[in-house]
Amino acid sequence: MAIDRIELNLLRLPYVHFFETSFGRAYDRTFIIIRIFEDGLVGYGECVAEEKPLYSGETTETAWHVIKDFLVPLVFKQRIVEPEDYYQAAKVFRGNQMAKAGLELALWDLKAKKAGLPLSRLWGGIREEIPAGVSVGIEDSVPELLARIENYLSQGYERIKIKIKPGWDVEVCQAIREKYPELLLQADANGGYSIEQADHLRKLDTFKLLMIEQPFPPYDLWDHSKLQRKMTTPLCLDESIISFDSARAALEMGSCRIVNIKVGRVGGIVEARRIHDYCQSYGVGVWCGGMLESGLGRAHNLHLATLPNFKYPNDLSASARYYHEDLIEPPISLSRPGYIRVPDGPGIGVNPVEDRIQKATVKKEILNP
Ligand code: OSB
Ligand code: MG
Repeated sequence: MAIDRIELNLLRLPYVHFFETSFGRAYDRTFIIIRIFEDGLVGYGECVAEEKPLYSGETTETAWHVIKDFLVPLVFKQRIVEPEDYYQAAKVFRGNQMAKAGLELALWDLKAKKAGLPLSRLWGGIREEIPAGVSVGIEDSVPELLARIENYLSQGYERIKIKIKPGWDVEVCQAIREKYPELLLQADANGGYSIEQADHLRKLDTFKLLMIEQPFPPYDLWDHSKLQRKMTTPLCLDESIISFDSARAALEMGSCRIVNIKVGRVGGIVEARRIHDYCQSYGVGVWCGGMLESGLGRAHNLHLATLPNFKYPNDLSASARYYHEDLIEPPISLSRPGYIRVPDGPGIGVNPVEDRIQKATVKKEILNP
């Protein structure tokens, strides 16, 4: 069989509540949906590049350009249908992991739908439910943050991740710990600190955090290893892990003790699984990070999080935590406190709602072989 056509849609969806990190505050999400049509089936992929190059160097516009002008032509020219073949072929292009991953995910969904199997089965998953956590942004005040946390706990979430930055860290952890001494709590700095602040960061060791995510910018594997040697709290790397080789360097250097896996950041599922397996052989547990995906991208993440070395609660929350109207029906929800059931239908196993996709679309393109 050969691919009939590939469609790209650029969408914008408003958040239920603004999301603030050390990069700033955002009120909505812009992202690309990739659809591959073959013989009556449709494979869905979501590209997690954001509007601005803050979290990574890619943007929705650079990803659109790379997918449309390089990756899709490569797939058509070489008549690629298998995601593993695509992974090999796409290596001729450097970087642009989020663009590459979006298309690979669509090929995976298509492959699983052709086989009539859920993605988790294709990828070697071992779980029917995955531990769900919630990532809580920076608020205007500590009482407002505590109220948000209270609300998420009442909905059944059992692990909370807060965003920290200089000036919003020690006092915030202190306040949360006073109210919730036993809560599973972790903090994510999105690279907002530098090694000069190591002594300040060490103060966080008193709060029994599960981990501290990405204190320094992406390229600082060496400084992370110096900080990890000074701290008892495990460091977890997110932005720094952009490939199998960067994961290997991080573990060999001792830059972290936990790895956050995001398919988009590492360039696809093939690379994500290589990292997963390597971390497992190294005795380092991983968990699935999120990029505030729509239900389509989050469904892919649910399947990924069923692999055996996903040992910590994931940044995977219900649709209602992110969007008023998610792009899928039924929406993703907690199946019981702390857990989300992984869809068991073929492929991603969730049903896209076409008129919601069209309503949120700001630009589209149909690409033919
Ligand atoms: O650092 O994990 C991050 C969202 C966008 C960009 C970076 C990050 C995040 C999150 C959200 O923390 C996690 C989620 O999707 O629930
Ligand atoms: Mg992070």
